[in-house]
Amino acid sequence: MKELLTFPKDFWWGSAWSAEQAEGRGDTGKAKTVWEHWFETEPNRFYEGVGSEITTDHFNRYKEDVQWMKKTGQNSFRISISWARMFPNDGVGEVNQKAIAFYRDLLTEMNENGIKPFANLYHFDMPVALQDAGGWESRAVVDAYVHFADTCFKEFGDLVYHWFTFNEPLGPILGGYLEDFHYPNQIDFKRGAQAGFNTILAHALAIKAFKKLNLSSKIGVILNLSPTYPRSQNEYDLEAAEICDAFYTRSFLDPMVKGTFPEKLVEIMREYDQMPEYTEEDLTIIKENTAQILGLNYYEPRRVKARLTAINEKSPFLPDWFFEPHNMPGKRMNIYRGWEIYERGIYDLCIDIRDNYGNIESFISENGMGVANEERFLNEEGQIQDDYRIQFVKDHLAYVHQAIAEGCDIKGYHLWTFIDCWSWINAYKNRYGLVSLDVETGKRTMKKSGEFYKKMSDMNGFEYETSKLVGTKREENN
Ligand code: BGP
Repeated sequence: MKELLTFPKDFWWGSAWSAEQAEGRGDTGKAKTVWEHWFETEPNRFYEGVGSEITTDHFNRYKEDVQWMKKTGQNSFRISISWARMFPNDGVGEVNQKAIAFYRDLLTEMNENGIKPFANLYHFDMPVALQDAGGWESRAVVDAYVHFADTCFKEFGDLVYHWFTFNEPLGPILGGYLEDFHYPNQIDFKRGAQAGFNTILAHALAIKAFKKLNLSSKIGVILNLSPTYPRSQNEYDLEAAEICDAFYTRSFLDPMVKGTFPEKLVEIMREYDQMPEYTEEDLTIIKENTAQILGLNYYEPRRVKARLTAINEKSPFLPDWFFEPHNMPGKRMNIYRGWEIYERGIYDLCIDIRDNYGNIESFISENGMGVANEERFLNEEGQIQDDYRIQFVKDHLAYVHQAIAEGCDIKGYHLWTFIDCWSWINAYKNRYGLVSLDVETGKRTMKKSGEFYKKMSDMNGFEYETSKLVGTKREENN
């Protein structure tokens, strides 16, 4: 039976993107970021050799883009503030007045058009000089970040609705120190652990600085979280899932939200001599300065099993010494991105936050579907008919609706993304937007999903065949 699923009053309908992926270089002056540097040295690592010089050209088109936010029904939107733009002298020194003017104009434009600005302070885009001075492995870089954060609170505090210290802090550790898809392209768990620990400390120190200013907004963090599902209930698979979960989910979630570190993770890292350096004072700072709001980025679940093969002891220490991915037969895939589509995962995640993290105020901060060659779906009027994206959004949101009905404190849903933007090493291969981008001309065109999003936001919900919702209290009660 179809039901009208209505969301709580003032639900945040919106989307997100980041400075490096959307702004383009602009003319304010800007330090070189790790992405620009890596692109200069290894353009072959980027899809079709395309870097982030122009991207969606939001810097020059922000007024038009705010109108597109309205046309797609968004009442809130997450930007990131570029550290490299704010501090063009390699991320330190004098603050850039032109950058302040740009962000103040953008934030004012959003507010005047009824769009609540969510501002994130770090989305993978460190000034390269700071990375080369040690990046997150270095305490001096932590101090520079806290100064940048504090400057942003002071300059933009009157215009920002909610603040976020980091987007997906696990990403640069995985990419930069374990799996070679981010600069500095190292494979070294212990250095990654130090960078990870210092990121957590930077988050806490930024929150500490924020609290001193008594702003009316909240501050939190955006984490990429996936429920970890074991292949079976066999004790070995359960153990594999527990360890995988400790490395990839609890590692940042526990300290950033609860102020403590997962015991299992600490135990393994001690046993394999992978612990970072820290002081007791650091632990106190982390304990006392936790997130006030949590963003959940959900794309796909994690499925794991016990290892079937022996570890090559000559290979460097990595989390997958303890588990293997489980390639579940029959899983549905987004073949363009290579990610599984499993809607119920978003519900399981919300329930986990409700039950194990004090039901902290949360929202879905990213969820979305990147698809290649979307021109295939153009209709005669030149509009992309992305029905797959509309279905993807509804199927996930129906589970979010159910989670809210079961008491989860979920305040909104932000799609990845708004207008097609540059996707790191995938450049423009997969498109995620509600609005399509002509990369050559910068022209924006509404997709069918953009019209759907507006309607959904106007109705504060949508009609849905609720018998599809499996594995929830609703199913038990039927
Ligand atoms: C998230 C990032 C985003 C975005 C998205 C889609 O992990 O926070 O920046 O890029 O993933 O992933 P991709 O661009 O790699 O397809």
